[in-house]
Amino acid sequence: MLKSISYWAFILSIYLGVVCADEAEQIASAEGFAKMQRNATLEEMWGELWPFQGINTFAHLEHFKCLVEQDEKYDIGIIGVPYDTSVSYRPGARFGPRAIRTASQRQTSLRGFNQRAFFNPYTSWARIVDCGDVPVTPVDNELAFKQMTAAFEELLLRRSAKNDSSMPPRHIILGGDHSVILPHLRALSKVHGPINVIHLDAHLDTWAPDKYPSFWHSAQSEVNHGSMLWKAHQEGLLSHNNVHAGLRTKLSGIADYEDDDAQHFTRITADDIWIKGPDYVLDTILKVVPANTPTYISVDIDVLDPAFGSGTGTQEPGGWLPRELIYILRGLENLDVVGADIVEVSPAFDIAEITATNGAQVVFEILTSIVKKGNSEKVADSSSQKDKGSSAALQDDKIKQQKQDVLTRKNPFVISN
Ligand SMILES: [Mn+2]
Repeated sequence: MLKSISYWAFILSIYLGVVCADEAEQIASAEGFAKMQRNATLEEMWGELWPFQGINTFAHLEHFKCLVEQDEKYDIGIIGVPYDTSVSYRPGARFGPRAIRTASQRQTSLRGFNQRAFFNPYTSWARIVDCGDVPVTPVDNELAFKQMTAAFEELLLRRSAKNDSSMPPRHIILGGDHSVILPHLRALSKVHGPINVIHLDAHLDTWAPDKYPSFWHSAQSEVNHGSMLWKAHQEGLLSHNNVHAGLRTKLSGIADYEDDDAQHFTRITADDIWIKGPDYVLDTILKVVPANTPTYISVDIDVLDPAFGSGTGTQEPGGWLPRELIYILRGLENLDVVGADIVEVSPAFDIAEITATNGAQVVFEILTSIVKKGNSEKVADSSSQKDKGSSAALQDDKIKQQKQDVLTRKNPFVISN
């Protein structure tokens, strides 16, 4: 009996000891926490959010309206162009920018290290900001193109005149239908001269307007999301070093390819990536597009198979896998990318944010490449190129004149195009 009492007394003393130690620890840690709170700034206490919290900007980046805040300097701007009234099939890409922003929330500077590139674009030299959206009208396409063209001239020409660097800020567009590339190329060509376009898309987008039903005609009806590269070629915005990859569109006939040839595009089909391999695709692109010349990367999300990109306007079976798209984008990191876009994300047709998440990944990969390559000024300062021929010198004069025209123009809506 006595033995059993002393046994239970022993157990109780251990129990009380543990409880008291726990309580003492809790009191100490509560005091520690209170002390920590007393010394902490409000930013330290409340400033950090989990990825699913807060107001959505792309990748939680700082935000200001780049078109309004003239004195803010930045290196790369993510800018929404919520315009979709040039589509030929399913509309809805005007909601693309907000869907891609929402799907980008797991990108943060804390977890922004791109393991494929071995680099974190969010913690390097570049000030990357979310510029918000271009406030583009949904009810008048002619006016919309004037707005978009004036907006990119504002960002790329007027603003760069105030920048310390000769390199104007670079922008990645969140589309919007694919026609939003046109105003961006118009402004870029006024800074750099003709631009190489790497066009990742199921479709050609070099169709002349008469390849669409066109008994009724207006000047604005020449621009739709399948003809804007034709228009860019007509306006002399493109170099002769352009490439499509991921093609599998149905054609109006083989003449479509002849028209495409005349616009200086090399074509890589969607099947090439699994029959000839991703390195064939990459090598072909890099043979066509010279390094150290101004290059634009345009990604139509319909380059992906509908399994990975149902949230788009004109889906085509038999497309790339996301891992293939990422591999190709990573392989372009040594090019001089002066602008880019991800377009045709139409969230009403998306399932479980798959398309929008792939869209956000495209931005992450292109952003990584631009920042990793550094702020090369040799692209902007074309006058420093050696061994210029007379045609290059004439081209330089034309660029300077175009820049001057924009900078001296009082009303941004007086646009020659
Ligand atoms: Mn397209």
